[in-house]
Amino acid sequence: MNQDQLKQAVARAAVEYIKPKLERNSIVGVGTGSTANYFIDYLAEIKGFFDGAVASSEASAERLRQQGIPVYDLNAVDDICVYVDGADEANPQLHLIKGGGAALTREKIVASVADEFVCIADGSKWVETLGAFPLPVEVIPMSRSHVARELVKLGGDPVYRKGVVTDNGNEILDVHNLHIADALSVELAINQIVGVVTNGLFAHRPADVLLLGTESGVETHR
Ligand code: ABF
Repeated sequence: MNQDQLKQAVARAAVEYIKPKLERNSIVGVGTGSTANYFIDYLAEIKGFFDGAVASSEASAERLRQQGIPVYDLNAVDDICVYVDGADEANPQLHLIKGGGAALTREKIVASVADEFVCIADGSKWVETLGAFPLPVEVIPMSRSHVARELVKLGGDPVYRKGVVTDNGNEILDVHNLHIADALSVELAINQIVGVVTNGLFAHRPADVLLLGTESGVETHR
C-alpha cells in the first residue's frame, strides 16, 4: 500500500471506531490535512448518526459543508464527544507534533475540548523521539523576530514560513533541529515565550488513541 492508501485505511478505521460512540445529538471534532480529508469523506457516509461537526480549520469546515455535514462554531456547542485528526509525528507516549498544515491553534483548542482525541496517521509518522519534523509555532506577527531569537536560545533553528497566514491572522515559525526528549517541558517552555500563540507539541493533551496505518494493517495504540 502506498502512503495515500494507508491514510485512507486509518480514516476508514476511525469512522468504524467512533460510530458506536455517536448519538443523534453528538458533535464530532474534525481536524485538518489530507488524512483528515479522507476522514471527512467517510464520515459523510454516517451523517445520519450524529448532529454535526466542529472543524479545526476553514478548509475542513468547507469540506464538511460540501459533504452535507452541519458545521458549528465551537462557542455554540457544549460538548465534543470525539476529535479525529492527523499528525506530523507521533511517539509511543502518543505525544504529537502537529501544525504542518498551519492549523495547530484551532486543533489544540478542539482537542482540549474533546472527551477523546483519536489521532489517525500513516506509519511514516511514527517516531521514537519527536523533532525530526520541524516544530511549528504560531506567533503574533509583530513578535516574530523576538520569538525566533528566544527559540534559538532553546536550541532550535526557527525558519519563517513565508507567505502563510493562519486562519487566526498569525504567522508560523518552523523550528528545525530540536531533539525533543521531554516533550512536556519543551511544550511549556515555548508557550512561555511572549508572542507565541501555540506550539505544535501535543504532549499535555496527547492523543488518547492512535490509529496507525502500516503494511500489516491498522494498529491501535493507547
Ligand atoms: C494536521 O494535518 C496536522 O496537524 C498535521 O500538520 C497534518 C497532517 O497532515 P496529513 O494528514 O496531510 O499527513 O492534522
